[in-house]
Amino acid sequence: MSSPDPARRAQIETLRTQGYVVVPEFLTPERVGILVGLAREALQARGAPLELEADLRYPGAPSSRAAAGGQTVRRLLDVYARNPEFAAVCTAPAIRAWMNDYFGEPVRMSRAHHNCLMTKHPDYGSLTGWHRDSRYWSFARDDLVSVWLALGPETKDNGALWFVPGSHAMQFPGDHFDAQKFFRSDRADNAALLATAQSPALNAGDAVFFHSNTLHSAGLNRSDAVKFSLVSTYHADSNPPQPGTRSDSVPEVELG
Ligand SMILES: O=C(O)CCC(=O)C(=O)O
Repeated sequence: MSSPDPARRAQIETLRTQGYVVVPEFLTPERVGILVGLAREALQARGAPLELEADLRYPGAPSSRAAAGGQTVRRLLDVYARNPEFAAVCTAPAIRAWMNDYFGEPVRMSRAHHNCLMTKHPDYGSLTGWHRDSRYWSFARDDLVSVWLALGPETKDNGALWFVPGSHAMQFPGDHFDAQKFFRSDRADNAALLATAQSPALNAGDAVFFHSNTLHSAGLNRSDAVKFSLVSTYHADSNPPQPGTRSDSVPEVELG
């Protein structure tokens, strides 16, 4: 395993203490331009597998597929299989090296769920309540890292992410979450913690690396443009998906 370069070491240290770290200019403007073009084409083509806002019914989403805006896409899933450019970005040597240093062993990328192009629409795009991504995952250990690549500016005004620093390392009794595993903001103790949340503004090409136990949320898109983000999740070889679960439903990509 290579020893981390100083910048990567500092980023990994920030992720370990804070639960997330912004890595500016992870993608070049040229690469962002190519990916945005492909993202627009993929959204227009609406190829399966995809997830609609109406299926999740988060706040702001249409109430059904038949309602106005009911066909609004939230996630184009399995982005790895959609286009070699997407595949190259989410398996890039820079990501593999980062994950090798973080996990200290060979790593794999999941193609279930968070291997997607997230689209957040001004109309009918929903907000996402406070949660840990471990709600989506079934692995031997809750120790995964996601990489969120902004393909355009992400701010509080167009639905950027919010994170609670240090929350990845906190323990919460089960009743701090609701039945859908959202962190209950109606509890005073939870609300006090959520008041410490931060929303880092991202520029096109910036990345956020975050732990699967970091509490985060995202707002509505109040701009007039669709927001595109590429999101992928990585884990150590020694932490496989549990057999028979959604996390195990698609072959993984071995990055080494
Ligand atoms: O962009 C959003 O609304 C939320 C994204 C997110 O946190 C998730 O999909 O887990």
